[in-house]
Amino acid sequence: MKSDTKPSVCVVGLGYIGLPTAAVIARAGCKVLGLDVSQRVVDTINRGEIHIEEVDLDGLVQGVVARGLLSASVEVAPADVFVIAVPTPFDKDHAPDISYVLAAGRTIAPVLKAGDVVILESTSPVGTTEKMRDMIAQMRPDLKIPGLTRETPDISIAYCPERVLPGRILEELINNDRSIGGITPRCARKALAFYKRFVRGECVTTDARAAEMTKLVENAYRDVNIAFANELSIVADRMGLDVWEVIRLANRHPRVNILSPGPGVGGHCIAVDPWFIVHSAPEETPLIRTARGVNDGKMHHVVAKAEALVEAHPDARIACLGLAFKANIDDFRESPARFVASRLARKFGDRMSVVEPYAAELPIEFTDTGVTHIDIDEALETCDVLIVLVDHDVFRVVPLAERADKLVYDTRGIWADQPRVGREDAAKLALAG
Ligand code: SAJ
Repeated sequence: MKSDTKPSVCVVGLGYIGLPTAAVIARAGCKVLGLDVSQRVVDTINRGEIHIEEVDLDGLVQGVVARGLLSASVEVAPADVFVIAVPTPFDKDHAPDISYVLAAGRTIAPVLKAGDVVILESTSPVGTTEKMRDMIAQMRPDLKIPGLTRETPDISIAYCPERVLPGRILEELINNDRSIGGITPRCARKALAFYKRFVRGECVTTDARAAEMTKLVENAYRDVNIAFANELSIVADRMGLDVWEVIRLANRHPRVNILSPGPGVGGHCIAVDPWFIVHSAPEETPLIRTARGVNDGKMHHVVAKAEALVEAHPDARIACLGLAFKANIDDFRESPARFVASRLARKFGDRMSVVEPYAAELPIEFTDTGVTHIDIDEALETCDVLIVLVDHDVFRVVPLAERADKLVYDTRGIWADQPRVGREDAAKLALAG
């Protein structure tokens, strides 16, 4: 790849990370081929449309496709740079599954040529980039492979994780600092040169293993700290305290920053990535493992407390506010709100409604439960008990005057001015919690 020309790029995997990444690289002037196993996804993108929700992504994809800078296919083709952004789920024993990463490596290996750069972005257990490198080496004995040859390697291989926040992906892809983990320092330099074409944040070079661990550490750090907040909320329920008031006061300490309790931890990242560390070092990770247990256990605490509240008011109509895994996005993957609402639906059925402004219809688990899908205005008009499960802005802005007479269980602390249920109710709820 000569430095004066823009490299051709192949992005493997056109999901929540791959498609925005492909579009941003195309906007930087590189010709990008998006590779995906789904013909439906490929056809959608080649029409200049998108199959996922992300702020401003539709306009960006439409523009780069119209300019011929981004196209999609199910067939791999030669390129100067390959960016792999495929899923890395875990199995029922929380063991990481890197089969998609290795399959991507097998797909691109036949078209690799001297000068190419291969970059893995998918969140991966430490050592995955080396495993992919070894597999490519086996498939292409004609190529001199970094870390396996004493001569100058023909190709470069690096691990460069993203750290974007769903809902702000296009902005954070450009502005966030980035770890550039080369199999060798030369690989890191090649990957750095590529990212500098569209990343304004600082690109910090390191080795592939450190970069792999860094990504996992970032999310494990957040999971442990959310667990601390969730444990506090359970203790506060038991003691009849307002956890939000306690956290607000504690965070006035110059070196205290307690995160926000919620109904649990959702999404495919914070709830998943810590297990990659636990799986690599099961004896040395009691804190990370316990934090996962606290966050998953919080969902059950919320179900029990909500059931106690509703059972204490047998004639009340209930509205669960929110199903998404976090505020103001339409992502329902691994959502604790969805778990809680579906458990309550089984128990309270036609007494219950769900308000989810980011869903056109209720997910399949609500079918035949008698639960209705309504908007926030109807919930305020017709329901007596409001169970806040997601901190969508459209819920946050409801004025006290419209909810003062409601019984509220606010798992997200969006209404600090809400009169707390009477102390006797709180004691009753605490005992139920
Ligand atoms: N949550 C809380 N309390 C908090 C913060 C979050 O209950 O104080 C919950 C959210 O409601 C949600 C879950 O945790 O259910 C995760 O939400 P999030 O906003 O913490 O994280 P994600 O999954 O949207 O994005 C994270 C980010 N990682 C970090 O903030 C360290 C993002 O930067 C990563 O790129 C992303 O994971 C990823 O893809 O790895």
